[in-house]
Amino acid sequence: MIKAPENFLDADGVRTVFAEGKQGRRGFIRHAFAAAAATGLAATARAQSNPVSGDGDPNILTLPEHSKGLGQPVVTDGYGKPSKYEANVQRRQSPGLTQTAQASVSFAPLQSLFGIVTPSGLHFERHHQGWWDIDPSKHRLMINGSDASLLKTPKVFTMDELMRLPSVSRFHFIECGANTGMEWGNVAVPTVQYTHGMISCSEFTGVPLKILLDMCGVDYKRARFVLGEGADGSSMTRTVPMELIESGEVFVAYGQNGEMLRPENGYPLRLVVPGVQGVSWVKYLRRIEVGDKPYGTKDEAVHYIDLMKDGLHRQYTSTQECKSVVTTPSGGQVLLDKGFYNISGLAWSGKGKIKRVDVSVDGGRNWRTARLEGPVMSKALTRFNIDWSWDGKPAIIQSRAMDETGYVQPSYQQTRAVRGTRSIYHNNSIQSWLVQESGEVKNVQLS
Ligand SMILES: Nc1nc2c(c(=O)[nH]1)N[C@H]1C(S)=C(S)[C@@H](COP(=O)(O)O)O[C@H]1N2
Ligand SMILES: [Mo]
Repeated sequence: MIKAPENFLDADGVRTVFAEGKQGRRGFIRHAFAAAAATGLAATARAQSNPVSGDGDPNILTLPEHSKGLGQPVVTDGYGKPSKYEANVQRRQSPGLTQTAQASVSFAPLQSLFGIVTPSGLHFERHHQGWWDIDPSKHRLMINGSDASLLKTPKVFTMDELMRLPSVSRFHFIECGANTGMEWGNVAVPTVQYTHGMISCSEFTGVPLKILLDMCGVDYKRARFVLGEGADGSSMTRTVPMELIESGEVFVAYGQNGEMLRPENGYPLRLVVPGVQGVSWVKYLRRIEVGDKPYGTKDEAVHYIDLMKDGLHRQYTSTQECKSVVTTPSGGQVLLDKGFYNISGLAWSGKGKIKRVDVSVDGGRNWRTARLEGPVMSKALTRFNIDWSWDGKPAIIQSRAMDETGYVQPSYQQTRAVRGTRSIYHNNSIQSWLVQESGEVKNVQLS
């Protein structure tokens, strides 16, 4: 049994799960030395987990420095940072995935995160043409109609003007439509950071788009679509159906996790389209046009469309279907001893709230229902946990989520029957992690 589980990170940012016990202790120290060698940390600092140590002699009590001396002064000279021991918890690029770091992705380290909120500095990034730190005093949001009769008064808003308006704060996940896209044909990447790390969840703050459209006098009978446009060089433009805006769910956000958006995530203004794939969450939002038909821009006619089994493409599949993944234990992690483990993971649905998550440790033969951590919020991440006692034999861990519409997350067999194996987007298949006898956890797919 684990008394107090201890964790540390190896050089690739993978958190090793350590079970206390004779064998585990030896394993822990062995790994601590390996990690120390890899990261340059003093090995003894890691190995001495006992807060009051006698340096090997049980009769001598020596207190560590931090229990005797004067600590650091308050941090007033800059933005607070995580512990130096957490330095390996980072966003990472998947080696070889993209040719430039401007048109690229950085993946969130899901294996190292707790709860449902993604720290802003670890939020995944997806840029089509690099990010900018735009001066908010110069930024403008224009709202116009594709034809003058669709809206009475076109308007241009400054950030100050937007921030005077009634605001909402809501927790939502954002998932790139390409998340898990590398895994359609076969196992391609080793860790949950790369299989599922194009998802993050934040509390966003901003102004419902409906309020802005009302101020412009939109003719809702005829104006059934809007186009969102970003101010970066990527010409990022996406059509959003008016029903989503009329429901009050879509908003223009300036806040993320209690502070202004990060530049990587669209500072000073981005579109939040809950439940819809990330590409519609236009960053550096500079213009909203209302129109009477879908725009069919490059990012919806050619990209972000689903290749089907018969070779045809499916357009405008924007809602992210129900999906889940176990984040601990997950690929690249090592269980150092048999015994108790907390299996933990994330579930989400673009259609609403998560209703239930079942977990299997035998490759889908038997399922047990996990505990959902509250509050369970609509179109936000939901954390689930379930107890597990590992007997030291090979085990295949899976999670299967169900949302409030009754939709159940499909297996690879089910998704491939419809989508084939050469697709990119919208892969919400059940993920399998194989725990090997050695304790090493591997990404696998069951046929
Ligand atoms: N202006 C602009 N908006 C954009 C993009 C972009 O490149 N430029 N990328 C889109 C894509 S494909 C995704 S998945 C999300 C990623 O948001 P993030 O970088 O905050 O994670 O932003 C979307 N909005
Ligand atoms: Mo994306």
